[in-house]
Amino acid sequence: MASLMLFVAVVCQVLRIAGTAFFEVQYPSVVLSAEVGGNVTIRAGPDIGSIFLRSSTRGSIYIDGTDMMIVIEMLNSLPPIWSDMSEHGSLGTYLGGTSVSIKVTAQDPEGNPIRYEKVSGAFPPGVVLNKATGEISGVTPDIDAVYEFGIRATDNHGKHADQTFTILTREKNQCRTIPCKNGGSCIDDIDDYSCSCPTAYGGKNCQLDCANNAVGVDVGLMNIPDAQMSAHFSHADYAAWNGRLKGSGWVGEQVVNSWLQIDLGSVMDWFAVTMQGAVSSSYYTTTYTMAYSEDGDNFQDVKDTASNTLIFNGSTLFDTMTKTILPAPLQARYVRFIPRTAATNPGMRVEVFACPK
Ligand SMILES: [Ca+2]
Ligand SMILES: [Ca+2]
Repeated sequence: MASLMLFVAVVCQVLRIAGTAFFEVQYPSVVLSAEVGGNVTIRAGPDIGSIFLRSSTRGSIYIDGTDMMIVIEMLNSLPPIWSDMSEHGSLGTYLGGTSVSIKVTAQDPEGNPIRYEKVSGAFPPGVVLNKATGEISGVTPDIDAVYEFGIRATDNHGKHADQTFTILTREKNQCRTIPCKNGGSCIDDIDDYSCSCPTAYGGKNCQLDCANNAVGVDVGLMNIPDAQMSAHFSHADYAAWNGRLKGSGWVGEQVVNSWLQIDLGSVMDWFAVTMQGAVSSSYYTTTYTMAYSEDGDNFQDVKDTASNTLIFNGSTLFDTMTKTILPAPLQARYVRFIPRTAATNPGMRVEVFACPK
C-alpha cells in the first residue's frame, strides 16, 4: 500500500497540451493516459516494458462480453493426433458377409473429447461409423472392392485432423458349401448363388424331384387356394374347388366342353398330374385331354411329338388314382383337364406336379 501511494504520488498529473486535457499515469516502464472525451491508452514496449493482464486459475477477462481466457484457450488448443494405424491406413481385408467392428482412434493433446466424421470417400455398403466412438461396424458386402475414405477427428475447439483409411472386401464363393443337389451345378453370385438343375429337378438347390413335387391341390396340402380352381360347367353339388385329390370332387354337367382348371399361381415347369374320380361312384372321367397356358388366355393342348393332342387315361373306378407323367415337361401357369369320356357325368379330383422356375 505504501508503494502504491508512492506510485500515485509520483506519476499522476494532468497535462494540458494545445488546449486538450490529459490524465496520465506514468510508471518507469508503462504509461496509461486518458484523454478527456477521447481514448484510454496503455503504452508499453521494448523501451518502456510489458503489460500483463492476469486472471486467477478459473478467472475471466472480458472484453465486450467475451471471455478472453476462452479465446486464448481456443487459440492454444492443438488439433487431435491420430493413433498410429497400420501402413497406409489399411483397416484390413474381409470376405463378403463378414461382421466387422474396427475402431479408429485419435487423441486430443488437451485430453478433450473427439468427434469423428467421414469427410471423403465411401464406406462399404452396410458399414457405418459411430461418430462418438470411432467404431466402424457392419457386415461387409459380397464383392471384390476397395473402399477408401477420409475420417476427420475434431476436438471441442473445432481443431481437426484428417486421416485416410481403406477397407478391402472380397467376394465370397457361396458355392463352396456345394449347395446344389442331384447333380445341379452351382453359379456363384453376389450374396447368393444359383443352381443349374438337371431337367428332372428344380427348386433353389435342385432338391425337388419335379415329377413328384405336388403343387398342393390335394386336400392334405391345400397350397392352391379355392380361388385358383375354376371350371366350365359344374354340377350344382360339385363345384370346381371340390376337385382336389382326396376331396369330394368336381363334376361337369356334360362331357363335351366341360373342364376343370388349376391356376398354379406362377409359371412353373410342369411334369405330371394325378387324377381320381369324384366321390360318387357314378362320376369319374375315363379319358381326358389337357391344355395349358402361361397367361390364362392362350391355351394349347398337350401333344405328342407328331403334334397330335394326347388322350390320357383317367380313372377306371371312381376312387382309383392314376398318375400321368408328361412326355416332356412344359411351362405352364394354368393347367386345364378336359374330359373326353366319362361314367355318367365327368367327375375328377386332381393334383399337379411341377417345380417353381
Ligand atoms: Ca485440442
Ligand atoms: Ca458370391
